Amino acid sequence: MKACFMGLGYIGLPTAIIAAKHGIDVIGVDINPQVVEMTNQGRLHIVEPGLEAYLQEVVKSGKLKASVKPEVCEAYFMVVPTPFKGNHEPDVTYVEAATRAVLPLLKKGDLFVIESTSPVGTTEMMAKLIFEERPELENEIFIAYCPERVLPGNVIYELVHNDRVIGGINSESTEKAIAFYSQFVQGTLHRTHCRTAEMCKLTENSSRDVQIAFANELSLICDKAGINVWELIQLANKHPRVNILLPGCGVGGHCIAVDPYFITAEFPMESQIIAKAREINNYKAFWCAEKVENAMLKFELEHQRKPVIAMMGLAFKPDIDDLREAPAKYITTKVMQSCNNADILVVEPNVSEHKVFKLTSYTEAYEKADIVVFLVAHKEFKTLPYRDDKVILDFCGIYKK
Ligand code: SAJ
Repeated sequence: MKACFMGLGYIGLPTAIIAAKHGIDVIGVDINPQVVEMTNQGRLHIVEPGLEAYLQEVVKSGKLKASVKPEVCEAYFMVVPTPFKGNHEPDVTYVEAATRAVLPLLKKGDLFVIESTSPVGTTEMMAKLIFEERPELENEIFIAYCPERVLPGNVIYELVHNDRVIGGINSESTEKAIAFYSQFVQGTLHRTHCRTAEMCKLTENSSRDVQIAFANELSLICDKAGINVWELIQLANKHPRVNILLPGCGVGGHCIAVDPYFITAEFPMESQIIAKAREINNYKAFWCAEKVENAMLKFELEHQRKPVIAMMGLAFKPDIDDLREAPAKYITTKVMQSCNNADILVVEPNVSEHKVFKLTSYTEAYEKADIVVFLVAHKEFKTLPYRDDKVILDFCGIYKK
């Protein structure tokens, strides 16, 4: 069995590596020659604990080879990004380009799978495209959608152990895809239709977005009501059927803050809660920035000097070095723009340097700052003792009491 993975990013590369480790001959394709070169040298271009050793092993054994061009295989996987356009409309041009790239190589009996998060109907749209260009393949190849669910940082384990939802354009396609994934997935493989599988992925991330929005909304209410939101949530969660997530400075990353738009763009009338959750989570970052600006003005009035402000954290969630679409980065930028004369210390313990922000160590920043703004609940910050001689804006629950 030879498989081709189109896209060697945060999901495509780990999946290609795990498939190769399970004995499948894999060709990993990326349009970026640097990614291809690094992969062939056994060097990881993404951050994922433990994965580089696996990469080196499969490159050495010859099971994984990277290239800028696909080759003839028996199975093809589209694992490319699906961003959104300016108006929050999903952009499937990468999926289409990857499909077009493998189109001339497809032959009778092949499996074609889309893993990229996609709006409902994308798999059928790509099937139509394939059969329009290659009518002789109709009913002769197998086409399915199989989204990933892995959590960055725990990818090696989750790729193998998570359950997966697999939806073909017909039941033969579903079975063919199940047979492929069962070579390396130990979780249960659930059969469905491709439209349901597409919607399932969007539903999972929208559900989390809505739940986080609920927590963020509570944090705004509690701020006005003079109630500690962390204590409140902890107490409410003592109810056997209540499980509220945690508020923060907004929702970041490339999944939860993006995927709900794939539903709202297509079903604007029906997706009221999903749309509102996106609004609330986006607003939360804006609200945090305003809180910092107000604290700064208050300090200036009281002390007749500009404060030193420590912005604690830039990553999109705790204990990772991934700054993609991070609300903390947005808040820090906004605060820096609005208080040009204040001394702002930027802290991110998981990153050694940054091309825009000059980074300060968390201990030094905490010591020097008049106003400390906790944006991300990194484990290092939780070791800092509470100081009541400082103004502390804790947006992520470092000091829950
Ligand atoms: N967040 C909160 N409060 C919480 C939990 C998270 O504010 O209680 C924030 C985080 O700080 C972060 C954002 O939400 O800014 C997203 O973080 P996350 O840990 O919820 O999710 P991701 O984006 O790292 O990964 C998600 C996962 N999806 C679900 O949990 C439903 C993962 O399983 C998916 O594979 C991934 O999206 C994806 O690729 O779609």
